[in-house]
Amino acid sequence: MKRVSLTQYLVEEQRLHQNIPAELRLLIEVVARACKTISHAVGKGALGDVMGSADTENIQGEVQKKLDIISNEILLEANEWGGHLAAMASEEMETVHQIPNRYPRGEYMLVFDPLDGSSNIDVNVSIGTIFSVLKAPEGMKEPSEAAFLQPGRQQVAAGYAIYGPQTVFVLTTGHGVNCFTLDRELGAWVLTHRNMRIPESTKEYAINASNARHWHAPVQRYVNEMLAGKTGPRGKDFNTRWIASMVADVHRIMSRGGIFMYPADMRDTSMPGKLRLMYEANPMAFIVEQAGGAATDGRQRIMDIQPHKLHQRVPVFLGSKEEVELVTSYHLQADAAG
Ligand code: P6P
Repeated sequence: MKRVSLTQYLVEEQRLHQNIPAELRLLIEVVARACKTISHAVGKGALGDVMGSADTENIQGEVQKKLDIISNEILLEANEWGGHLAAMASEEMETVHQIPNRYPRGEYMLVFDPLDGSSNIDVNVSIGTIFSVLKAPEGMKEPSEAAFLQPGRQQVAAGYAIYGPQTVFVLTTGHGVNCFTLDRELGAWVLTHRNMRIPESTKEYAINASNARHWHAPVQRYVNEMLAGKTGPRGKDFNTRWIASMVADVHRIMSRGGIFMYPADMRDTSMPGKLRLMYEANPMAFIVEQAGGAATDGRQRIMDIQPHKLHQRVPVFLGSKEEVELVTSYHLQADAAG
């Protein structure tokens, strides 16, 4: 069967939908090329000087792994010179990264988690890169954090790469979701799964069950009903998976359905969950919705949330539409009961 490259796909998508002008195509190709470089660095493992901690902390107060910093640098350097970006932002950097004055600026803004799931690096479990593309506000002079604070529905593209048994690049530009697999011999991204779709129903859920005693009532109710299985209110048995690498859990759901949950809980009411809105929840919500799934914070569509801070966290429920709608309805019922 004729192989379709990422470039061919993007050119043909532009002909079909006129939604991938040259600058956006360059952006996506540059990010995909950077993900190849990250994949190569990740794949070295103990053979390269890439494992373990960097003995530094990021804005989240999390100890950075060497590969967190390496991946962030790869994405910054890959995207600075092209003239397609007005600015970048990253989980690993407190503030917005300005394009150096020696390069022209473009109309797009890129925000990313350069290496998500990095607690899995040292134990050789799949990890990945998540990115989101926004348009710079009209007439923006100096890129600022405020320029990034756009609801997820304004994303023009989003995607992730997984560095696992295969290296894959999953992308949406608003007309469905497509998956490319890295041909490591040629160093080429090859279209391997057109128009990914998430089944509306599922028997598989993903949540860190060690936090169960801290969950709010709607999550307790939803998970306990699944645990009750065939003889319980759901009338069927469920299975569970938790990789503790969002990209890997989401890709499983993109591939065979399921629901992924990282709820807020009673441990810290000031911290609404663990995942960040701008570079984890929003891009994954865009991808999941484009594949026929749903993504809420328990009460509203994630992509309708108006961001207030670049690194703000949000509860996440995403995946098979029926399940996301059910657990969301439990939150709304609890709110209505007061
Ligand atoms: P926990 C990885 O650190 C991450 O941000 C996501 O990729 C993952 O889903 C989650 O945290 C895992 O969290 O509390 O189970 O370690």
